Amino acid sequence: MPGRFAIRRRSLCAILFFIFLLNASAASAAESKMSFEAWIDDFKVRAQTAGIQEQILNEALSGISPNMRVIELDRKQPEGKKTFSAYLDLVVTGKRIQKGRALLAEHRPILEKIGREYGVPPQYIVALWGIESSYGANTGGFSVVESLATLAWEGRRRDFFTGELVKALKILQGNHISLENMKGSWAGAMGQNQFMPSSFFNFAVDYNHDGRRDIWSDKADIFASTANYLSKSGWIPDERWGRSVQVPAGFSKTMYGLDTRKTLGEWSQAGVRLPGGGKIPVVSGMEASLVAPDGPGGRTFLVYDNYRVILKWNRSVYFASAVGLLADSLL
Ligand SMILES: [Ca+2]
Repeated sequence: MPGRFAIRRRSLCAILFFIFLLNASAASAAESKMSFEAWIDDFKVRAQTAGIQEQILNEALSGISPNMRVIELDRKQPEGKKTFSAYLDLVVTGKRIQKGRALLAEHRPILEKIGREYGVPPQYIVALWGIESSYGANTGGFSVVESLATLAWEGRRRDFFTGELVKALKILQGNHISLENMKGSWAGAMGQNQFMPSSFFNFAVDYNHDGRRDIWSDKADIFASTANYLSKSGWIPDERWGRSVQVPAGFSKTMYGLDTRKTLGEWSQAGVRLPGGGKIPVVSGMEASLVAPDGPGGRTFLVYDNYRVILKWNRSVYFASAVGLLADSLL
């Protein structure tokens, strides 16, 4: 029966090959798991040196494993080039404007109080809240500790994420939030204004004086923390972010970009006008740059120093322009 023997031999080969595959995948899983565990062990020593108590380390880090979804999302960055108008359609929607106006009215007393104390008008606080988390509706469902540990272990920006993880554990140690509720984006941005742990320590405020800087659920803490971020980053109280403008046909391309700064008088003289064609208001001494995120011919903004402050929050001109436009539309 040579035929039967051949079949048996083929089956045996297939089985052996299958066993080989199983072993190979088990080995590679064990290897990466080992290296994550080894990394966690190293990290624990480092975190203890930085003042994190053993109990916090054990509670937060025992049993965690790398979150592959986080790595996948990290490798996808930066997202494909979307035009600014497409981005704006997604970020500054009619619904978001409507909701923002309602929330601005609802929280007006506390927003105005905080606005006066920090020198940041309420509409900017609400605009950042709307864009960062849809006014708290979408703060990200990832465990901050797990995300940061995954990104630190994975290694593309190890030092940065290791530092952020130590700070996240300090936040837990300070009882600002429970481990269970410490949720955020896949990259570790936390709460309703999406602060990284380092921003939390630089800017978060316990406005209601309950001993916790609660940027996850306390409105006063959230608003004051946002205002404090802008204020400490150099917000100028009596100035706006910038404004939409139009430029004359054939306007020189060399005039665009944040590196070119001119006084408002110079821009006016160069033919920069309000969208309706009216003259731009000129405040002596104020300098501005011309930004067209989709290039000359697309939407164009004359941006002031406060625009550069928003860029410290997020370096994207798409983001900063959207925050400015949403803030304007809330009034
Ligand atoms: Ca508080």
